[in-house]
Amino acid sequence: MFEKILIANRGEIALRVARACRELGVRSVAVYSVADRDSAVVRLADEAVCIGPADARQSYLNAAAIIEAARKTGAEAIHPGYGFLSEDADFAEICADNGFVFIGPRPEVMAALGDKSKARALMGDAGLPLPPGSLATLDTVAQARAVAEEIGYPVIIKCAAGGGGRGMSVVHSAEDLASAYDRTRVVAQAAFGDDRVYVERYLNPARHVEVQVLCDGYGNGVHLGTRDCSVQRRHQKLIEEGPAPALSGVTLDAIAETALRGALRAGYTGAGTFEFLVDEAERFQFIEINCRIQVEHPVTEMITGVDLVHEQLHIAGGVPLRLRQEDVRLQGVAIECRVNTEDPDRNFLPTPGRLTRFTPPSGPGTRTDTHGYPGYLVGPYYDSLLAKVVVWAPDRDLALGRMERALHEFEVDGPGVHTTIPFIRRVLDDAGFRKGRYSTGLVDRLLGAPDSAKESVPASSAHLSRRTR
Ligand code: MV4
Repeated sequence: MFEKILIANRGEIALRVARACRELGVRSVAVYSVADRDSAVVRLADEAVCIGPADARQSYLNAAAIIEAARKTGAEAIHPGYGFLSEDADFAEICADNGFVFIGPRPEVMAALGDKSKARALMGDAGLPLPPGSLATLDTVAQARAVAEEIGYPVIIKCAAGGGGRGMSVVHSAEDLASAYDRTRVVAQAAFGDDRVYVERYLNPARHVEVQVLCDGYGNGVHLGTRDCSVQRRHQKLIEEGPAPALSGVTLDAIAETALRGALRAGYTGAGTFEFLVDEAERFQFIEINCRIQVEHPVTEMITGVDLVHEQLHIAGGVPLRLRQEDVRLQGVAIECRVNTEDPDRNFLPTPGRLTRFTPPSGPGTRTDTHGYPGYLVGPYYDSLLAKVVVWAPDRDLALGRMERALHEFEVDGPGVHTTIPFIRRVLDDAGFRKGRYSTGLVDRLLGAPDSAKESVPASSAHLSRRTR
């Protein structure tokens, strides 16, 4: 195990990693921007180094400054958290070149899986079911048209370099294809400096179900069950829960085993997430892999009792995985609500400001991961996630009741500061959500967005679940 690691992130995840370090007897180094001088992790970590101005490009995205801080403090490894440099294969390589362990998959694996089209091809070869679509990126609109004709409309054009839904275009008919193709390439070039795109059949309605995996460097791997992440607005998740509700145990096991097979085939190491879309008939298809710890990892921690950040540190430190699949027992239901400092009544506009009151919920089966405290100044520079309220209970109804109780306890106040709690409550109150029958269209329907008619997921037909070879 490492003696000292550097945490290349901020906010609640930086605190989360610092806590894991202390629990394992690992010394921690926080890095912070000028805007985060007064952040909780600066006090909680063993050491803290200022790495630059508020602008993330000059601080949390500044590889040179982070490497310099690691060198200066004698850290052996770098935990990237989520966002920022966490899925940057070049950064992982820079860490290695400078003698630091990057806490995540190997750079080559990150590069291969970070290319969504390559990941799709790789997972197809490994026998994972895929949405029909192109086998590689497309060079011309004629190629895109040929694929679309073959698989049928609607199709979705995705950026190979993208992820998390940025820059995708849904195309409903042939006459819209050329303009969508051109637009997606322009967006991809601007956003990722890489204009390669690929095409898939657009699956709708669908549930967004993901699988947590852990793999070590010795060929051992386990899956830790599923999470449903269908409750999203503009590809920002609002609520996650595990196990994915209203699916048969057979389907859930099949999805999880399929993900683990893909991870082992890819030579994945560390904590990773495999994303799938699941249709009304419980057919599931692989879409992409996230090579990082995710925001919603506490959901899995609460249903398995496994500390995913501890496991990340052990794996990166070369300790063989001690957990066996038969030891992973999924118990009960966990739900996470993200509390952002945004105003749902103003199109989720960020509302930075100073917190005059801040009392996070606690009590039975309740975990709140937050970097907030009374007097904390929420700045305008970074994403507005302030807290994750996570509850566990023996069943879903009890978990929902516990979540409502927890949100009732949460006091957040400050001049001009709003939170997403009122909107979260509306989702929790929704009849479809309460039954566990919801899909990626739920949020748009609640927001009264057009084109959100076909959202609900009909009763399941578990027997149609597609097993893969
Ligand atoms: C899709 C899809 C339907 N069909 N791919 C969004 C995030 C990224 N990880 C992949 N995403 C999707 N990919 C195919 N072939 C639906 C989504 C999707 C989504 C799309 C529109 C609006 C909200 C969404 C929420 C989750 C997933």
